[in-house]
Amino acid sequence: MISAVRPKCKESGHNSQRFEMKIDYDQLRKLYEDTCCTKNLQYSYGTAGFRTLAKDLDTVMFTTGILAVLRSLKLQGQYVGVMITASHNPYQDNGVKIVEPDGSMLLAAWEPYAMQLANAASFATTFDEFYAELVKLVEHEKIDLDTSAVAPHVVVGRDSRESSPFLLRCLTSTMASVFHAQVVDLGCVTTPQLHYVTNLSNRRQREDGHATVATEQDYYSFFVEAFNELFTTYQIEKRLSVPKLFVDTANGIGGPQLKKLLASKDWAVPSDEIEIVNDKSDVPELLNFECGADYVKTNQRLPKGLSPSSPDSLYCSFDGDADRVVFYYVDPESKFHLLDGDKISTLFAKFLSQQLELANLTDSLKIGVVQTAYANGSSTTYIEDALHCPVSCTKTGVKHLHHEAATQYDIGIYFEANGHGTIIFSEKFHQTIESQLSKSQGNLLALNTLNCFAKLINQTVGDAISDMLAVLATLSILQMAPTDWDREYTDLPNKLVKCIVPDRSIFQTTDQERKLQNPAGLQTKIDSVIAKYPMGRSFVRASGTEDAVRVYAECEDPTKLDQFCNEIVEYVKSSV
Ligand code: NG1
Ligand code: ZN
Repeated sequence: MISAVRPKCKESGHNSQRFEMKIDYDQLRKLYEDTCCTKNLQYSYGTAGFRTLAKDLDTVMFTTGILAVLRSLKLQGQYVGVMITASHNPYQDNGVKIVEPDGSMLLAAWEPYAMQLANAASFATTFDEFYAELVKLVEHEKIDLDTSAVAPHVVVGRDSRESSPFLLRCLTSTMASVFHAQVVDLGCVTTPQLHYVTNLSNRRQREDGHATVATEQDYYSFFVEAFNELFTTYQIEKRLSVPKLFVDTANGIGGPQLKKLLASKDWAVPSDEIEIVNDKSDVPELLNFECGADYVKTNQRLPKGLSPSSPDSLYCSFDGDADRVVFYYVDPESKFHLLDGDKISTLFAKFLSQQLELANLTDSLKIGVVQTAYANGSSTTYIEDALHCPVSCTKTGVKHLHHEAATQYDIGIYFEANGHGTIIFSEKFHQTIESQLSKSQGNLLALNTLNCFAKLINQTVGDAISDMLAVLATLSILQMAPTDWDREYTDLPNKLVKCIVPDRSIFQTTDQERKLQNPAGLQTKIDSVIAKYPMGRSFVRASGTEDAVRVYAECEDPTKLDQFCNEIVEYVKSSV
C-alpha cells in the first residue's frame, strides 16, 4: 500500500520530483495486466458516458473505476456514483457513467480525463505509459492520495445485462485494494435509483453525519409516501383517473424495480390498475427487443406484448435502465397516439402553472420549459401561446437541459422528446412554499399540492418510475383522460432519420445545434428546402452516441414529409 511507493516513474520519462503516488504500484500493475485485455480501441465519453459492445469494455471499466475514486478523493471522500448500463441499446452492448455526489452527471471538465485514462490504457504498450498518464492527472488535479485521512466512497449499480457482473469486477478491481475505497454495491438498480441513492447518501452524511449509506428501499419509501401524500392532499379516492395503466418495462431492470415499489406495504392504489408487461429481465436477448421507450417512440406503434384494449386505457414504455418513459393510447379507430416527452413536459407545465396561479405565486416564482431542437414545433407554440410559459432551447444531452432548468427557473421543466426528463425546483421555490405554509397564508391546497408534487419528482435525473407516478397523479387531479391530454395540442408531422457518413465529425453546428456551420454551404441548401414547405423546420447534427448524422424534419402536410426529409438527406449525402 502506501509502503510501496513507485520511484517517480523513471521508465515513463515522468520526472516530477514533487510528487509521490501513495498507492501500491505493484498491485495496480498486476490488476492492470490481468484486467485490461481490450487494446487499441479509441473510446469517447459522450452524453451517455462510455457505451459500446460489452466485450470491448474491460479496459474502460478498469480506468473508469479509478477515475471515480479520484473524483471522490477530489471531493473530500464524498460518495461518487457509477452506473453500468447501455440504456436502450441492444443486449450485446454495455456502458458506464459516473455520477457526481449531488446525483448529477459527471462534471464536464472531468469528461476529458475519463477519455484520456481509457485511451491511455487502450493504446499503452507498457503499464508505465498508462501509469504516467495517471500520475499526470493526479498531479494536475492536485489530488491527495493519502487515504489514511480521507477514504474515497463509491456507490455502484448495474442494470440487468448479462455482461454487467463481469464488468463490475473490472470496474471495482482497484477501488478497495489499491485506493482503500469504501465501495457500496447496490446490485441491480435503475439508473435513476443509483443517482438518487448517491445524492441521498451524501445529504445524510452532510446533514447528520449519518454513517449508513442510503439504499434502494429508501427510494421506494420516499416516492410511495410522496405519491400517497399528494393523493391525500387532494382527498382523491386512491384510484387512478384511467381504468388501467399498462407498463412496458422493455424486459429491463425497470420491471423488477417497479414491482418492488408496487409491493410496498404503503402503496395504496389497487393492484389491478397497473399491469406490467415485458418484464423478463432474466432473458438477456429480450432486452429492448421490439419494446421499450425507444422502440415505441421511433416506430410509433405498440410494443410486443401489448394489444389495444379500451381507448380509456393508458400505456407507457420505459427504456432498459428506466430513465425514460413515453406514454400512448389507441383510439376506437385503432389509431396509435404517442404522448412523448414533449407531451409530458406540457402536461406538467399546464398543471404547475395553474397551481402557481392558484397559490398567487406567479410573480415570485418563475416557471419555464427547457427543450432541445427535437421538440415538436407545436409543443413550443403551445407552451408559449397557450400556457404563456417561457421556453429555452439547449443542445441535445440531458446535462445541457438540466443546467438550463436549474439555473434559469424556480420550476424548470425539462424533457427530451424521447421521454428523458425531470423538473428542477429551486431553493427559492422551497423557501417560498415553506414560508407561506408556515404562516398558513394563501391557498393552502395549491401550496400543499406544489409541495407534495416537488417531492414526487426525482430531481437528480430523468426517472421513468417517478415521472410515471407524477403523470398519473396529474391526470387524476386534473381528471383528464388520455384523449384530453392528447388534445391540448396536435403534433406537426415529423420524421427523424439516420444518415451514415464517412466522418460525422465534420458536421459542426451552432445555435443550439439548429444550424450547420460545416460542411460549408450545406446550411444554405437546407434553408432553401425548408422554405418550400409550409411550417417546415429541419436541422442536421452529428449524433453523440452513434456513428451517424441525424436529420430531423417537420412540416404541416404529412403527405409531403417524406419528400421534405429526403431532399435534406440527399444534400447531406452529397456534401461529404
Ligand atoms: P444523440 O445520439 O446525440 O442524438 C441520443 C438522443 C438524445 C439522448 C442521448 C443519450 C435523440 C435524437 N437523441 O443522442 O436525446 O437521449 O441519445 O444520452 O433522441
Ligand atoms: Zn436510459
